[in-house]
Amino acid sequence: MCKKLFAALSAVLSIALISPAHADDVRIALVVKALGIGFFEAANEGAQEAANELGNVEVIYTGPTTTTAEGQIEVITSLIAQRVDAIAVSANDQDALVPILKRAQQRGIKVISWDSGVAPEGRIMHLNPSSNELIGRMNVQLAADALEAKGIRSGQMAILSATPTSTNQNIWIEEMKKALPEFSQLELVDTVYGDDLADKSYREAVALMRNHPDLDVIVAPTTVGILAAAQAVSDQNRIGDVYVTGLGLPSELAGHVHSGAIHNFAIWNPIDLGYAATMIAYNLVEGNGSSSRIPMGRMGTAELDAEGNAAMSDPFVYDATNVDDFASIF
Ligand code: RAM
Repeated sequence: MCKKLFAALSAVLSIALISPAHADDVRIALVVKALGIGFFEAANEGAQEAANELGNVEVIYTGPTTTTAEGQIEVITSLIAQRVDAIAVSANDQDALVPILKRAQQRGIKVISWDSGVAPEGRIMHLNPSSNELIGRMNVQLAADALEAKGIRSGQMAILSATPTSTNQNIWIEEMKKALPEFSQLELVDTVYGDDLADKSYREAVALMRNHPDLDVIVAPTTVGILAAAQAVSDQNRIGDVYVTGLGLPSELAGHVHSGAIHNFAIWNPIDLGYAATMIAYNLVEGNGSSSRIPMGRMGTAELDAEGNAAMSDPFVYDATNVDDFASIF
């Protein structure tokens, strides 16, 4: 009897040892604004890197097909049914996701937001890529750089954003508006929304050029928007006349930097961001860290402020001198 039990136990143990038992894995869902966006695919690369480093983690990369809160609610409902251990979400709406994320937390799921935040009631903490103030100011500085590249002392800028409910872009636009008075050479003439859809962003960029014949710079604090706007400027034969800048990926923009549609642009490392978010989610599941400090593996420690916000690292500026060095990475 005892022998049999021992045999059974050792069989179970050896299975557990040979195949890292999936049932015991920590399952972390990385929920993005929408599938098919290069920025999030790079973040997923970092998330998978974290999973490999930790060994007992499975990352489920998921999101809706378009950038809507409704789509994310559906995805999160299914993740709750799958009993994942943690959800790390880049939110399409900071308030609309709160009820479903509260339900997830009641079921014992650790919830964090990253990139684009959820209101504090819906999550344990939020990981910003960088200081919001810095990102806002940097976007205005990039617009000023474009005026210089154009060789003019003052000019008009317009903002092409993602969705009107996107937490991160809305905060950055607010910060841009706070910084603008220090840049008297820039006049903000319009703010439009391409919803992080390539075709809508393209149409909005074309409309901006039509509605503002004297427009000098389009600032798009979204990787989808900046790429679509650069393409629109190029297709409309406005290179050198209307500059595009904002936040984008070297891999998607190198060609537009070399064509002259973009003088310079910025971004933080999206691979590091996905890695850091996954490390935080894992450590919350494991009960590591404290309410104000959570380890992020090779990215150091997330230091949380009173509202549970942390920032990863500074953005970096790319131009014709360095864009090719990074284009193969993200
Ligand atoms: C898009 C998304 C994302 C944002 C980047 C800069 O990929 O809107 O949330 O952080 O741009």
